[in-house]
Amino acid sequence: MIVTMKNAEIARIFAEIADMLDFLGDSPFRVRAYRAAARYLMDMEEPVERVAEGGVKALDALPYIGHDLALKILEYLETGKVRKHEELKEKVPPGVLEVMRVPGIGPRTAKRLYDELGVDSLPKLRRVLESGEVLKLSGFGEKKRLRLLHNLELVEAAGRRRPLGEVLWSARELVARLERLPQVEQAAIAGSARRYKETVGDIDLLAASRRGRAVSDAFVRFPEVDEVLLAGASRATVFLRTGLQVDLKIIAPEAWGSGLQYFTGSKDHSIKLRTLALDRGLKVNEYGVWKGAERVAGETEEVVYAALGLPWIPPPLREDRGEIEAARDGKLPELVRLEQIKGDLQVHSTWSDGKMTLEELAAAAASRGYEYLAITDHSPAVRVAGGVPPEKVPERIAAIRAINEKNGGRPYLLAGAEVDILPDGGLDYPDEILAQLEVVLVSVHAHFNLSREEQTRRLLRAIENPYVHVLAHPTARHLGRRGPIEADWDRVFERARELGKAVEIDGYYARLDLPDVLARRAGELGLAVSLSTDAHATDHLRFMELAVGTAQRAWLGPDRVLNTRGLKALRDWLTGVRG
Ligand code: DGT
Ligand code: CA
Ligand code: CA
Ligand code: ZN
Repeated sequence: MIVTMKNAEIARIFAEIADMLDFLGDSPFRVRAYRAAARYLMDMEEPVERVAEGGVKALDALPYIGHDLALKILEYLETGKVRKHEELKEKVPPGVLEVMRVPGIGPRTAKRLYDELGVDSLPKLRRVLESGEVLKLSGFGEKKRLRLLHNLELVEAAGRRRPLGEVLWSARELVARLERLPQVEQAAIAGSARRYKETVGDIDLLAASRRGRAVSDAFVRFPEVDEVLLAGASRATVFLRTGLQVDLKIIAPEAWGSGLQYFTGSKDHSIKLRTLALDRGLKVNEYGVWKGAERVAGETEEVVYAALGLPWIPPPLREDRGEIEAARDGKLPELVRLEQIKGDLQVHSTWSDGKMTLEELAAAAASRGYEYLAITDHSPAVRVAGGVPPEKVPERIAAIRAINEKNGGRPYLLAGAEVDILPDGGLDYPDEILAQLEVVLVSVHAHFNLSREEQTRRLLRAIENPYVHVLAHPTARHLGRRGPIEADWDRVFERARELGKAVEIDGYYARLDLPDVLARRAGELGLAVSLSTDAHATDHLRFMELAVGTAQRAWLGPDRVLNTRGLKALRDWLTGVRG
């Protein structure tokens, strides 16, 4: 059994045709024929395009596929469209197909909702469910109303992109569960999550198995699964109880590498790769690299890339941002790795808004094998954060020193602060306080809407303070809540480099700031980059992985990253900045 996108794509089109015909009250026989064909294609072992090489006759010979559907399959393979499907879409209000995606609403129900209550979109569906208007329809009781409302929320939630850090760890649990199934040889995360993209539309999982049906049946019964959208021998799509959509693709073990490559994407990367393959007379798809009918690679990603004359390309680079050209020319960058990180350069303790005491932080850092940890509580201007007033700073520094003495400096806690940048670029602590701190981060927490010019001047003035080391979460964005502030980043980065200062990639899952593209620019301009988690609780320290993933997407190597340095080198750098 081999997963093929074409089988799934055509199956989806046939299923939609069936739904639309059903909605329009077409003959039940015809509806059933499309549905049966869709189901057959989903479960079919062979790529349909392979069968199609034998022409209409070969397709016609498949169970559930008659002459008419065989022609439509060919039409799709040739043009990427099916005219009948396009024509039906003209006749069925576009929102109605979305309404039919809500589990529990089939074409018949959708039709009644449309005819009797005018429901032609998800927002209208929400309205009739919430108002209880839907109870007027026969067969609709309170229980069904609540269930549909719940399912509607799942569909709506799945339509939203989510920060990667919100879903990555639960995706890993699903992978571990898949790996425990006896039929599964290996499993992995693919898609945007594997590329460490800051937000993900859904989670894509891949499993290698010769028994797709059994894997898919087991998968849809996982306790995290709330609703099943589809389950076939080559793929399954579900909603988790969190509303997250998960796509599982099941592929033959010999096609693991090509499947992983294909479903990791990005689409742009894969398209560029395919063009390169064509130049060498090869074809790449999810089940292998092909020279004519002969599979020349497929088992691992390494051999897939090698067959195209390329070294393996790390997933975070796969965005068609020059990585294929770099790979071809032997110029792929060395990327920073999580194991190289020797400490976290922004964490908050109970002295400001953190939940962890200094002792707990030291223990958490030790358990991660860190050499050091920068304790960077807020200054008072960030009122919600209960910042440390200047007169309390010496006491806080003494408390940090006491812990270091107790632990023999392993890990070493750096006495730092995250100091608020005031609207005019002044800082929230006077210089004589800043001078006592070993590491000073500065950052924006208010006045996000200044003009680009004012904001730029504000940031420049802040980093020009001689005691400052790092511009933290420079754009101040909050994923899904607040966009980046505007500034002339090249000017800010260039000045920071002249001053020998660093910018941060804050790995807190809702920030990821600097974002990948800006961080790449900072690296190109020769700036040092500091990776941190902005942790406010012990388990936030794991967000270092997201900071590293973002650094990799920014093409940053270990030399660019401040905290790949050991403690002594880091402290030399910190004093050097002020030198
Ligand atoms: P997302 O989910 O929006 O965060 O982004 P992705 O990259 O995870 O995209 P998704 O979930 O639609 O598809 C997963 C991967 O499958 C994608 O990265 C590449 C592959 N893929 C999906 N559709 C196509 C396609 O039409 N052509 C090609 N070459 N690959 C595709
Ligand atoms: Ca995805
Ligand atoms: Ca997907
Ligand atoms: Zn902050």
